Amino acid sequence: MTRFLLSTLTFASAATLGLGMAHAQTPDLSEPPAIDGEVVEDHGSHTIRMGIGLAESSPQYISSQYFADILEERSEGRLTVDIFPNSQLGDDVQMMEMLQTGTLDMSYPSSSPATTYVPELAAFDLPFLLPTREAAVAVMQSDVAQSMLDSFDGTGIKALAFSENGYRQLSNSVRPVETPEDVGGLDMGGLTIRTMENPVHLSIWETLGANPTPMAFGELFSAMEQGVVDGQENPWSTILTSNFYEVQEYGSETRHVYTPFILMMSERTWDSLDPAYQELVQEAARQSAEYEIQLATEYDDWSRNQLEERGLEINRLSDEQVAAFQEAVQPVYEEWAPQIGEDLVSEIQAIAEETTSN
Ligand code: KDG
Repeated sequence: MTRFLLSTLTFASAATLGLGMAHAQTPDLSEPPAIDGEVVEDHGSHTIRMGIGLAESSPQYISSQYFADILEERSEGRLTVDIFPNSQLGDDVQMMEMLQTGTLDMSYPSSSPATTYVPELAAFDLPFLLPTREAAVAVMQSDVAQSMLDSFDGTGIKALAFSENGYRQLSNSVRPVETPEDVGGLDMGGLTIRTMENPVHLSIWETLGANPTPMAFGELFSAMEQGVVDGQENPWSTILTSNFYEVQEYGSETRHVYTPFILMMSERTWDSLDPAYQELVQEAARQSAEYEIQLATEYDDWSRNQLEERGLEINRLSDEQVAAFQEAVQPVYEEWAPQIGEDLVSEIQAIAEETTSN
């Protein structure tokens, strides 16, 4: 039933966007955990509007639907969540501004554009900081991460939970990329790469000799289709579920940055909820974030294989090739770690190392 519903939604979304024939875009997914916990007593009815950037087949949407189901079931239908996918209400930056003014109730941006509110989040943008998913999850569940969420207090945004956007991979329509020189081009000219709106990401691609172009996610498909940019970087699941493979030829498994998502609510909406509802929202956020991480894990390699089947030529880089990228972007660390805070970066590295050595 769940799967049937998902493929129907996938088809509907691709058709609405005019993106061509839809394929079944979900792997064999874990069912969401059973909804338990008590029904929260009646404190009035609320409809919560949530805007997200990604498509209905993405782990982000599917887990947001689970969040909605938890609220609805445990409030006996008094709390409902309407989810608006595909950046239809705006991009990450615009939707965070809407949360501040209270014109939108919830959003689910990447941490990278949220650094304007909490600069420490930029630690996550440092290239090759989190070597494994286990390390990334340990950091996202640590006190360091909780204090980043707490730092949103007073900004107009209530940050509820971290989850996984994932390891970012490069795609482009010009040439296969196996070395940093393939990005910067030397005599070939650097690739024009769309980035998120984040200074560390700009610095990564400038350092590699590319022409980085920050742009809203919702504009990216047509920018690539029209050749405004040569490429972009996102997890395989996003390259698949947003149909980027239709306008890109080459992929490279660079894993250069692990990006978290942050599930957030407008502080105005939060303040309008009874404390019992607030507790339910916080609990549902944590549960759905955990489910999102599980889905994202299930999607990752599966999406890469699907992309290959659909004609994207993917270079699975060797450890040595990845190390060459890591070395090439070392100046990004030197420039940014002191600004982000050496202690914070070391603390994150220590959590990552502990997880990796266990
Ligand atoms: O909902 C999240 C998306 O809007 C966005 O964060 C996806 O990683 C992303 C990007 O590249 O903009």
